[in-house]
Amino acid sequence: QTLATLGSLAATVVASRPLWAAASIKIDDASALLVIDVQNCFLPGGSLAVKEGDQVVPVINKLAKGFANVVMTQDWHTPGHVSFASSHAGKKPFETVDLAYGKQVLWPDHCVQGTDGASLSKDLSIPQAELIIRKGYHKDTDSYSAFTEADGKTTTGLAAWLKARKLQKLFVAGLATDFCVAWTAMDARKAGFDAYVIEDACRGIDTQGSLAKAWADMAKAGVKRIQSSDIAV
Ligand code: VGL
Ligand code: ZN
Repeated sequence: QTLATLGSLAATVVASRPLWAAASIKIDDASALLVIDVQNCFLPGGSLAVKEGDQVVPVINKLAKGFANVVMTQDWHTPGHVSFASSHAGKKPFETVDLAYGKQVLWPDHCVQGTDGASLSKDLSIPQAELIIRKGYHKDTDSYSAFTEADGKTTTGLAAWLKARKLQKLFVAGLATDFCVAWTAMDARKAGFDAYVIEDACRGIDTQGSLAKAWADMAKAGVKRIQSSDIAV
C-alpha cells in the first residue's frame, strides 16, 4: 500500500516538469494556436474589461512566432443580443436568466458587430494568422465556444476547417479563461482534438467561482493546463 502510494507520487513528480528540465511540448505541423477574443471590449477600458487582459498580448505575440498555423476569434454580437443584461427588463450584468438552451450569464453590452470595441487589439502582432472565426452573431444564441454555439448544436465550422487542414494539436490562449477559452478548449476535446490551455497567455473574468470551476471542468475533459515556458521554441 505504502509502496503503491510512493509509486504514484513518484509518477506525479516525474510527469510534471522539474524547474531544471527543458521545455518539453513541441509545436509541429499538426499544431495550431487559437487566439481567443483579444478584443478591445475585453481589455482595460473596455465595456467587459478582463482584469489584466492586456497582459496576454505580449505573451501571445511571442508565442505566435513559433506557430505556422494561427486562428483568431472575435466575439461578434448583434445589437440587443440575448447575452446582454440590457436586453432583459430588470436584469443587471453578471446576473443570469434561463433560456431555452440553459442558463445564460448576462453581460454588459460588448463586442457589437462593427464597433471599435469588437475590433481585435491593435497591439496583436500575428500577421500569419490564417482564419478569423466570428461567433455569437445569432441574436438569440450566445457562443462562448469557437466551435459550437450555446444551443449545443449550431456549429461555426471550425472543427471541419481544422480537420481539413490536418491540425490536431490545439493551443488555446486569450480571453477569458473561464468563458470563451474554457468552452473552446472543452469543445475541442469533444470534437476529438488535443487541447492545451496556456495559462499565462490567458486571463479570467472570475464571476461567482467561474474560474476555479472552469479549470476543474477542463481537467475533467482532458484539457491540458500548461505555461508558455512549457513550449519548446
Ligand atoms: C466572453 C463573456 C461574454 C469571452 C465573451 O470572450 O470570454 N465572455 N462574451
Ligand atoms: Zn460575448
